[in-house]
Amino acid sequence: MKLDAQTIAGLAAHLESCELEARDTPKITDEHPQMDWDDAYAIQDAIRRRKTDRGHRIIGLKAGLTSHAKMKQMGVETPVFGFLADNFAVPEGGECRVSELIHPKVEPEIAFVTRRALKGPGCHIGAVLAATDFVLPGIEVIDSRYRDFKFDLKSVVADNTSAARFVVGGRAIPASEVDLRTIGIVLEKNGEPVAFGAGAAVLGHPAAAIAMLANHLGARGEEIPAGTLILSGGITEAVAVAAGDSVTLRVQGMGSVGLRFVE
Ligand code: OOG
Ligand code: MG
Repeated sequence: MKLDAQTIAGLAAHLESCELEARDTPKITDEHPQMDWDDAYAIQDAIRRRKTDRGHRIIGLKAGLTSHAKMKQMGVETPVFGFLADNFAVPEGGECRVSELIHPKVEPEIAFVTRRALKGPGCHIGAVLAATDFVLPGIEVIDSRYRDFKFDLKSVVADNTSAARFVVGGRAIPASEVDLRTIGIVLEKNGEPVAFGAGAAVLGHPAAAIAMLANHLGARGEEIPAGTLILSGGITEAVAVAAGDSVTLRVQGMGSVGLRFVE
């Protein structure tokens, strides 16, 4: 750790107020270039504690930057992990208020729900599939608090990996019923297909993203508990949205899920 406890608390307060007030900020590594990975996750953990202290529940986890399309779009090379709080959830077919966000983008993802806890090190795709209750389509709405979505990996980890809103729905199926590598997805905005892909875009197999998360947590003495919802990461580049847009994700064999963006 390179930052002291007071600086970490201050940066968490700053980033969370940017989130709550829909206000952007330059990336925090500009002022704190010495910040390391442990500092970045410590800032994210402090944001998480601010939320639970105010009575919010953490209802899931997420992996991000798990596809080459996303890594290329953001100019980075390693996956990152974050959390989902209860107020991030949008009901299936529901409304997402853009006035509460800075510059939202949508990502097509496969969501996992675990039946058993997953613990690293050594977690692999097989262990993830064995511990998965079901998989279902999910759309993540990301909203980096950093000006113009310009960040480096440590800054984005501290900012809870741009997590803002998400919706899951469609048809939930056992992971054994599909080949998650070859399932096709189509993301539609206002009825027009805007992005296409297949599950393998996420680290060769979306379950690999869940295994990486379990191994990341294992290194910190933590695990993925049973019954956790996890977003495995955008399959394609993220697509910008504005008030008036409606977005639908169709996943082969898993139906569709959607939401509408309102002022
Ligand atoms: C970071 C979050 C990326 C994903 O699915 O790749 C992410 C960002 O691009 O702002 O959630
Ligand atoms: Mg995502």
